[in-house]
Amino acid sequence: MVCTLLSIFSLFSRAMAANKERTFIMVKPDGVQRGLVGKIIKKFEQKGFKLVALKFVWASEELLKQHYSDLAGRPFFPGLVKYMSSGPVVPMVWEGLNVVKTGRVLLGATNPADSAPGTIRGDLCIQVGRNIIHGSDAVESANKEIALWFNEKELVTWQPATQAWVYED
Ligand code: DAT
Ligand code: MG
Repeated sequence: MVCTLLSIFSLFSRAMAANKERTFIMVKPDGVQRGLVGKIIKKFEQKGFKLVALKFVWASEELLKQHYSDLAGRPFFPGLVKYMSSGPVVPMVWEGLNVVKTGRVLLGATNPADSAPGTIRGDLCIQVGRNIIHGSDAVESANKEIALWFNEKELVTWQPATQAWVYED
């Protein structure tokens, strides 16, 4: 009996932990300038993910160089940093089951020419250098990016009223 209760509890807490995966999503300067912030947020809200943090900032070149440090050796890196620092952006943290992987699906392929219709990039942009949105590619990079853009106090703890209707447990 105790064993059964313990295993139910362990399954329950594993499911709860899985539902708490987080990703870093950011509307890029072209997304902001083109008035697409609301539309992009809506995609994540309607999917059922939980918003944990959001702000509106004009990021420094230094921060963006850190954000894209993995790409520092690529020929497009200087242009990427210039583009990303050319106007304000909307960094966000979203939470939910498999949100990193599913977030990437919602975004579509890096090059909008290859992004499926129905995805954010597939529907709303044309060129790789103006692909309107960033999304973390793994849980590890998500955690790094969240820590780079937000401090602990900015990550809001709250319980959406819809959760019991989005998840079965
Ligand atoms: P993603 O943003 O899909 O994670 P990435 O991390 O490989 O893609 O690259 C980061 C950004 O750099 C990407 O959103 C747009 C830009 N970029 C990537 N490849 C590029 C290329 N070949 N030419 C110009 N910009 C590129
Ligand atoms: Mg990337």
